[in-house]
Amino acid sequence: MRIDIVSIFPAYFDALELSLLGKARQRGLLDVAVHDLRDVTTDKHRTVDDKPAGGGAGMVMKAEPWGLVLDKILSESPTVATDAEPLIIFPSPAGEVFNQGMARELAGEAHLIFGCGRYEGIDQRVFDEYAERGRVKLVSIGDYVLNGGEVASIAMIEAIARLLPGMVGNPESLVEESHEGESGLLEYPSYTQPAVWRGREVPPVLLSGNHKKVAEWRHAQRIERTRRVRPDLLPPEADQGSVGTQRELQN
Ligand code: JDK
Repeated sequence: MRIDIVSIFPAYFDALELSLLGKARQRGLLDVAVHDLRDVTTDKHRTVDDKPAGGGAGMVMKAEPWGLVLDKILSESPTVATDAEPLIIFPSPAGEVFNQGMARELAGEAHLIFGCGRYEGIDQRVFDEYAERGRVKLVSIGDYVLNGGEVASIAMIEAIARLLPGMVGNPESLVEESHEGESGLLEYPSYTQPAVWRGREVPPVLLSGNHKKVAEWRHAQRIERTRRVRPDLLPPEADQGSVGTQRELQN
């Protein structure tokens, strides 16, 4: 997968060198390039923002630099020879909410472009232009307001990169995770050594060696935890007996 990122704060993406992401890149599964939006400006102050049309607080990102940088990235897309088309993602509080299902879909793409806005956002005509010419998605990572798209992009890229084929050290953990994902339940609590820490025991069932009992206990923990913390993930009251066959709720 190829990922291009456009930002006025490219240093945010130094974090992508670390750990899992660094591993994906080392293994050749992921090719990431970060572009400074100001590099396409030609005025002395490298201006990327201006006052909002119609008035109001703050500043809006100008369309011109976005057009220049996106045209360049699209013209150099590795997908030009293939049937795949690049997908431009603009993080936005007004976008569709990102989740594990979306991460899985995006992990199947050949070329993702993340356009990170700042200030009060980007001139609407940029979205309109590229939506008409290709594929554009506005995506929110949750119902709170960040100062720009950088942190949202890092969160999405991390969620996507760990799903790339060939990425996981222990293939069992992703198999297990996909079962869990499809159940629509929260995860069970995990423990490790020592068996007692500050007087707190590892639940004895986990040390019993009885795999069936362990699986039943973990399932019960997941249902209890989901009911307590995220009842919205559970089916309607009358249907709660069907939780064992619940599917694709996380979408
Ligand atoms: C991208 C800029 C900051 C955006 C409100 C402004 C007129 C009111 C500040 N999930 C999530 N949260 N936040 C983002 C995100 C924020 C961003 C950008 C993503 C680019 N900001 C910002 C919007 C407002 N809005 C225009 C109406 C304030 C993603």
